[in-house]
Amino acid sequence: MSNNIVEKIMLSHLKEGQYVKGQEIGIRIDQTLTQDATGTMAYLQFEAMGLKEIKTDLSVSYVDHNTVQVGFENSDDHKYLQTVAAKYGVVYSRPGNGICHQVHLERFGKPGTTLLGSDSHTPTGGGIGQVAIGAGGLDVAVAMGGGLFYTAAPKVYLVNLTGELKSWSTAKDVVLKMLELLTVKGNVGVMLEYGGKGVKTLSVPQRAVIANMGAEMGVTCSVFPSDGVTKKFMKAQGREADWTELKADRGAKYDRIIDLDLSSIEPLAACPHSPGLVKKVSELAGLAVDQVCIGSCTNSSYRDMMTASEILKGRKVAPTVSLGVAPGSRQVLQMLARKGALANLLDSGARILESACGFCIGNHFSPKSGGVSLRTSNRNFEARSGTKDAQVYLVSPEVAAVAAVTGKFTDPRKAGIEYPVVKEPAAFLVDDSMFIKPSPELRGTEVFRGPNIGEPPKNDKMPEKLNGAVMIHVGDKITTDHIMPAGARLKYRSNVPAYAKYVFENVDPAFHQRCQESKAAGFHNVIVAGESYGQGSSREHAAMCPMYLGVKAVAAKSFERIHAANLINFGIAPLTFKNGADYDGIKAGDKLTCGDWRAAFAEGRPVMLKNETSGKTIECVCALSGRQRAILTAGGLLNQTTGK
Ligand code: MIC
Ligand code: SF4
Repeated sequence: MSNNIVEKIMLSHLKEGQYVKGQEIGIRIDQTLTQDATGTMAYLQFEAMGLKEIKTDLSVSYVDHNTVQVGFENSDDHKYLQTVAAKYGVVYSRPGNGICHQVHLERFGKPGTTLLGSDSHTPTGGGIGQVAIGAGGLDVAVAMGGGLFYTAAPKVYLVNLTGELKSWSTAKDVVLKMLELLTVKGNVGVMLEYGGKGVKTLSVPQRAVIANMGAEMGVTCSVFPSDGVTKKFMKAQGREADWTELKADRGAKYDRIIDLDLSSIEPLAACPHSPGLVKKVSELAGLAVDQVCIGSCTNSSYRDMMTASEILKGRKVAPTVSLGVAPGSRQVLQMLARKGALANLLDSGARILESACGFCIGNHFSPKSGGVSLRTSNRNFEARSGTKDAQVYLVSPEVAAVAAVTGKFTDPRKAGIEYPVVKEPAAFLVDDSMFIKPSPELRGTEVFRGPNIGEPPKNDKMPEKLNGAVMIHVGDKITTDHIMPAGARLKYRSNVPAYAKYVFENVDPAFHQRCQESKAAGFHNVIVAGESYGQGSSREHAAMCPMYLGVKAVAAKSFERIHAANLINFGIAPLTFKNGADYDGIKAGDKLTCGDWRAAFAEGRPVMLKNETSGKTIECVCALSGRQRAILTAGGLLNQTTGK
């Protein structure tokens, strides 16, 4: 039997279920990662489930999203994470050590293994041949405790790469091209496998850029083979012993094959406000730029930073532009410093930012009102930068650096700058001193809980009948940034009652108040949405905080994978309209009832909603596995596991 790479990894980790496309299976997780913004809740839930120690081969807790430490809240979170990691046997990566995905790729990623992370860009690990999947914190907590991760056996698309990238065309442009081809919706249940002769022309960090932004297409993960290039990278990281070869068998089958000639790729940009709105940089040439940000988990490797610094060397940042550079890891930053590249960046007028998520999540560096910002990150959703009307474009480090100098969108091929060829180093600078590794002595650590550390919120059991009230009616492609803003609100991630005040803050600031009143009046709150509800981040707060506000159901035309799983984990029913047109027939304020609400889920029947306001009956489907039905009717996974 010939297997593709995805099948090889999935089948070797299969512990429950039949490997039949679309059916739910349980897989063993070898490694987990968390980051601070989702991590505090993940560990609080780990503790609430009564788990005693880590059962994975490796679990790492990174602090990278919010490192600004304004006020006590953020620092309290960090101390909680450090002490809880020590107690349960988790590696702790201190603030300043870098962005989780970049650091994990450098120091821990292992071909052929599974990685589950409480961050939607965990699939970055696919660049080194891991099946690396993003999930909610609760799923990651379960996996840390040795529980299986449940997902549908995927469809696998092969992306057959041929040719080689030309100068000024980059891995970022490859993935933007993929986004143009596959779009940002409709790819739920798909894993991408990259193959073909073009693969060997891409370095591991380049592959990681491509795997990282698969998240924007909504695919579960993207996997590259593990070959000689991977071996070289791992050797340069001093980890050759972790390398294994991984390739598809001859005759392996795929659900779809996409051919992509790397030599046909040209510099591209994703335009406001979606990673899927792709245009050629040449079409945008001339547009004045206010801000440029180079970094994020997508494009912050040694090569990317060196390339940017070579472009900026001996040149000055245009006076109308503010340039921020955030190297992805301390390793990258240390190497830039040793090579003199940091000096070149400083000479050019770049502002050096901490090796952290920072600007990418709108935690600082928000553009001016209406400002044009060119960023090398992966998401340009409305308001994510912290400025609602900012115009954020996603580009390669090359395009970003050139624009920083010219002050406008510039086709880099026509800028009169020689293309800097930066080679992958034969040896990276390895210094693991910012990790705190678990040890028997540390197991006795007392967990620090400052006043910002709340309890994971509890839910009631699912009601028998639905007495629903529609709280909001939103359109297509509602992202988790719309539902649960991050940026300045990040400091409330460990405090659900405080954070819940900001649900839908930028869409409808009165949402929270309305939900509280409706809940107090005895209604079950309902959200109505269009296609691809819950795109983007894995933040389970986008389910947990609505749960706290009494939301019991989201009725939508379709859902994104991670968010749908999070809704179920927090006891909120993800209902899909059988007939999409019913979406138009419901308005905010309508009352929806269902007489056999709990029984319909328990027995796996369609859910018939009666719109008491219009008199219409609406049929919804909620295709769940038996396991998911049990979680939902218990009022969520935490209720189920703690027997509440
Ligand atoms: C993001 O890029 O949106 C984040 C911030 O990394 C999130 C996680 C979070 O909200 O904490 C993600 O991608 O999952
Ligand atoms: Fe951090 Fe941005 Fe990457 Fe999310 S997308 S992990 S916020 S750098």
